[in-house]
Amino acid sequence: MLTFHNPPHSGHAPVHEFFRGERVPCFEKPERVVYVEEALRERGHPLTVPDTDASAVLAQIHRPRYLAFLQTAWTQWLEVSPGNAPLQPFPSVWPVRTLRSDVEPQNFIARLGLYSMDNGSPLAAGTWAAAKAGADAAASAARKVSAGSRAAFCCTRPPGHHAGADFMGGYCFLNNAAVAAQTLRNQGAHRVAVLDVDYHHGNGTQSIFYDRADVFFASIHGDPRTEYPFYLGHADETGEGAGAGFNLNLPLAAGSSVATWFAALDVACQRIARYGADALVVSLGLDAFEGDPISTFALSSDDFSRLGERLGALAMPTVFVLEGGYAAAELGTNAVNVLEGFEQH
Ligand code: SP5
Ligand code: ZN
Repeated sequence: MLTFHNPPHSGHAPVHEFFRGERVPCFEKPERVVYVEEALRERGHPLTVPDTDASAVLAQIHRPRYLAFLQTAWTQWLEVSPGNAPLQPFPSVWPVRTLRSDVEPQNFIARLGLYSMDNGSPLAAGTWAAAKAGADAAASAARKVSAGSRAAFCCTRPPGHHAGADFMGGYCFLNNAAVAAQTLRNQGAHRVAVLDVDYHHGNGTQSIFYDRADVFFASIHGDPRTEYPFYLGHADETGEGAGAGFNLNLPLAAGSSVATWFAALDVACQRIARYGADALVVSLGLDAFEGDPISTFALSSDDFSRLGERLGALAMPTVFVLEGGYAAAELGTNAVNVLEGFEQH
């Protein structure tokens, strides 16, 4: 499969995140993509360098003040103190209900809180360059598919589906799947479906397209009553305004079986087929894997081949975008299994 990769991804290499009050090594680490690239090469799928600047489409997806903040966030952190270079900034205060988010504070940590949904998305020196090149890769893949390729894979990190129009979260900074969907629209697709199979609900993608009828969003994920991102992803979220009826959440109880997961996949695929999209974007999180360290579903590596086959049966031009998945050494096998399963159709 045609694959776009993200050469500067490794510049985004924060060291730790927080878990239950302790600093723990980041789950979202550069080796993840190194394993996927290795499997792609071994199994005969060449890697292509992105050839599209996603700046214009990023401005359609994200708010200008958020993009301006993110682009210079690391420089701003060093301006707080040059001694900050080896340290990771974390937000410590957030504008929740009754607080104002329209006025940008002058304090850097307060601005970081304004533009974050959690304290789980650490910044590093190369975060902007990595996130921007990932968006470029997503736009490149979407352009190829618009130009007639049956499918393309955007092999990138950091992931994107938790990032909303004006916030980062869940290891995500720029919403690559939204960039792909919007690029497909810009290139002439009338309707685009996004299917998110990451273990975690794609709250950012949902919110970006929630009031739009031209992009249908469907997601299979751990029930947010117990699973991250907790505050979005329930079954009663069906879209609003012009987007009413164009959002489908299929939350599954933590620990759900493989059979339950594939039954939900079938429901999502039937809805996508009925929607009549011209193109499909798959937010390809691989954390539904049985060996994932932070998730509770049970898909095996062979099940990822079945997932690819089911998606291939939709017979739609398709852009795959890598999202989460933290069993790093198995990511290559699982990702390429999906892509090759898809290509069998
Ligand atoms: C893109 C993506 O998959 N983002 C996921 C963000 C999850 N952030 C919260 C991580 C919580 C880790 N919980 C560890 C449980 C270990 N038993
Ligand atoms: Zn995830």
